[in-house]
Amino acid sequence: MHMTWSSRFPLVALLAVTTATACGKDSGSDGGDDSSSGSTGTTASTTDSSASTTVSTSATTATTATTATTATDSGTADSSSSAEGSSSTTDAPPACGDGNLDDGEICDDGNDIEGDGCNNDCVESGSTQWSALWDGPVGGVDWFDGASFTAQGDVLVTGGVEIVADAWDLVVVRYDGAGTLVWDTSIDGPDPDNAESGNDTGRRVAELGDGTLRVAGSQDSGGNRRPYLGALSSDGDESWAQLGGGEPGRATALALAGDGTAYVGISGTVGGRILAWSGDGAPQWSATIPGNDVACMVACARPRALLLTDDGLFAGGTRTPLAGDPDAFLALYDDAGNEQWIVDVAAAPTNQEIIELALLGDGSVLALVAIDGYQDHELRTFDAEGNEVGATVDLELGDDTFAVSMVLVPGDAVVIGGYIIPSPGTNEAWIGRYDLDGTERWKHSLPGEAPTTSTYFSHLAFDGTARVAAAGAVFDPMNQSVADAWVLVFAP
Ligand SMILES: [Ca+2]
Ligand SMILES: [Ca+2]
Ligand SMILES: [Ca+2]
Ligand SMILES: [Ca+2]
Repeated sequence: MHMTWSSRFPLVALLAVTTATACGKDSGSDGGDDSSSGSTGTTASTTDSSASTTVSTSATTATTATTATTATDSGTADSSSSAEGSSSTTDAPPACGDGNLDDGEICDDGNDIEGDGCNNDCVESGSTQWSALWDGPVGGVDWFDGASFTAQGDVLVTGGVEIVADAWDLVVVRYDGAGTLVWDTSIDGPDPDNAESGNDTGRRVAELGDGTLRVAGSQDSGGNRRPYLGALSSDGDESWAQLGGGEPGRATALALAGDGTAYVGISGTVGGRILAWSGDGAPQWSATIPGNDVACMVACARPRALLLTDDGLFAGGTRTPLAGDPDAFLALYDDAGNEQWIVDVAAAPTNQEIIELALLGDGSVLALVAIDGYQDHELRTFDAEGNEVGATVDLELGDDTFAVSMVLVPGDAVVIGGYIIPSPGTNEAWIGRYDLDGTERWKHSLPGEAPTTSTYFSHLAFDGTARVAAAGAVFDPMNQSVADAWVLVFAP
């Protein structure tokens, strides 16, 4: 069932992870439809050209938001009144963390341990704060592939919206902190929308310090898929757009610097790349990630995660060696795009990939690594020279359980999300919290939106304090024409 689905629905190419064995089959969630670009992109130039785009607003026709009900305080839990009654001092006012369930608190366990069931802000660990479905104007196959928080706590998501049958536009949606839709916008690329072309999709969206947004994705141009970077105002108006030249490819990752520089990871038909654009959209540099295998037709190298630190720009992903299956790689680039080093990680005779990177407090870099053909997962830590430091942590995520995204949260822990395949053709999204030593704090499936609905999981974002956003889509495997983008905000 799902193979038919994935042939026309690029995001569900994720399911191919379980069976892909070689680079040519493109084992990961990214670039699965790069093959549709063909091998006609022979231009060696990496000169970027301005994208001619049209923007239409208010693509949405139906949006639903569900807000978790706030527990009502019974008012009987606080029994702190002094029995003696002889004290001249008044009792401390009710507060989160005092061990008593007070007004406005879902729970209060009186400790300062996060993720143990009751978090330090008195909400239940792993509990849903709000969720929303988003449907496009024709009720087609729509999805979210990337999420982030703004400085003020709004949630940004980007993905694809089906405009005509089998042709998509890039969509960006902004929700406020309570899950109310603020605006949505769809962005069309240069090619006409039809079953052969005109596919434009967003992969990542993030806010700069000045409140403007950057969106990384892809647009079809001249029949080839091109990496797209767009600048949007805080209201969603596109102010400029750039398409990466060179070989066809699509954005897989985005990192923003304080000066507005945008670094975009590209999965292409020949090799992976990283492109850098200045804050005003001027091309800065392009770096190629060697794939090492001339016979590799699709996505020989794929930078799946980018992480900007004081040491430079880290890139992690997968690449195919001269012989054998893809290896996970980690690389470091300076601010001029010069590769400082590149190392293969967890080399073994099966597929490996770095799924996500995070900066630890001591300056080292934490990597979530899929190993054994995506059947198992590890946490590994690296210093700025690419040396592995500390112990490799084997994550016990469960059978047929795949990790897709990870965020670092306070309390020396990570939240990981992904999907489980309980039966062929069915996806069940899951989220969980793990200490850095691999101890599971909580893990659960996401609530289904309908009995026949399967859930596609794409990305996690952390707001820096107490909320995590998850993005994806829900679809009905029995009725492939029904799919809506989905976003959920929960407490870690
Ligand atoms: Ca309390
Ligand atoms: Ca606690
Ligand atoms: Ca389009
Ligand atoms: Ca839809």
